[in-house]
Amino acid sequence: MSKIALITGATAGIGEACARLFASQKYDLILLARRAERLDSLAETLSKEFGIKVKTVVADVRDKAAVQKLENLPEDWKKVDVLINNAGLSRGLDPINSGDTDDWDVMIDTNVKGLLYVTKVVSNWMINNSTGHIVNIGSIAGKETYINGNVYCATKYAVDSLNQAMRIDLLSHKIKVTGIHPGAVSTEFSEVRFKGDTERAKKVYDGFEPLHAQDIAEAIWFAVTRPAHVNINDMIVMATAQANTTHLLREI
Ligand code: NDP
Ligand code: 8X3
Repeated sequence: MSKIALITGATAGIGEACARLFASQKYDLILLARRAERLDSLAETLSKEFGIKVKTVVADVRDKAAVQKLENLPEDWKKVDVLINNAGLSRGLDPINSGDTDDWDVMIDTNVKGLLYVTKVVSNWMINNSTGHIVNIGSIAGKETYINGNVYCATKYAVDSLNQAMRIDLLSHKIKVTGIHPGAVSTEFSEVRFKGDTERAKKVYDGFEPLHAQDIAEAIWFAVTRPAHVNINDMIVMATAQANTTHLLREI
């Protein structure tokens, strides 16, 4: 029987790269995100190209009731081996005194509460199956705070904390928990952060080669394919040109 991975935020960037990589390794997939058309087209491509089964779930992870509907999936689909808690975003880059409180709500609700809602449902499936691996996508922003990063950083510090907490709470169930913390990755992330300002988004990656989504998918794949007795607790992955959130070698 094929293994199953559930990937949140599968319509772009890191989540999409994970979907492709896991599909290429013959995992069946549950792909969750808000953009139905993108999900459908990815599902069609991957099932044709790799002969795998794909279920799509159009849902906003902030919507508790919508996430709860995962329970309506057929029982066979609840045998999830790997959960990749990837759906997440940043909105804005402003000082604490002038940040937009609606942006704060979106980040906290998506990056923290959404991750929790999905984890609650799927960790119970894993407990019933007596096996599973949860991969939480944190960030370098959850390891160091940078100027104007305030609330986004706080959400990723929360992910880092929850990653540790999950490992404790799920220990007796032998469920692995891994935190993956990327530095700058060239995805739709900056376009979303700057609300469609593509020029400003492009500048984030000027003069250096950032990570590509595939690099992070490969790091996740490494963590997921360790032997049963090995768990990768935490992995920080940076572009070679990025020492930390403030020191970047830009060659312009
Ligand atoms: P992208 O913007 O390219 O992809 C984000 C994905 O998350 C999309 O598939 C989007 O799908 C989904 N998503 C966003 N909000 C929701 C929601 N409310 N409900 C369901 N799905 C949602 O960004 P990345 O691939 O870069 O980001 C993936 C993760 O990696 C995030 O958690 C991000 O914080 C983290 N990260 C990114 C870094 C970077 O530099 N790019 C660095 C470190 C961490 P849709 O819009 O269809 O719902
Ligand atoms: C995304 C990386 O440094 O822009 O999490 O916050 S950073």
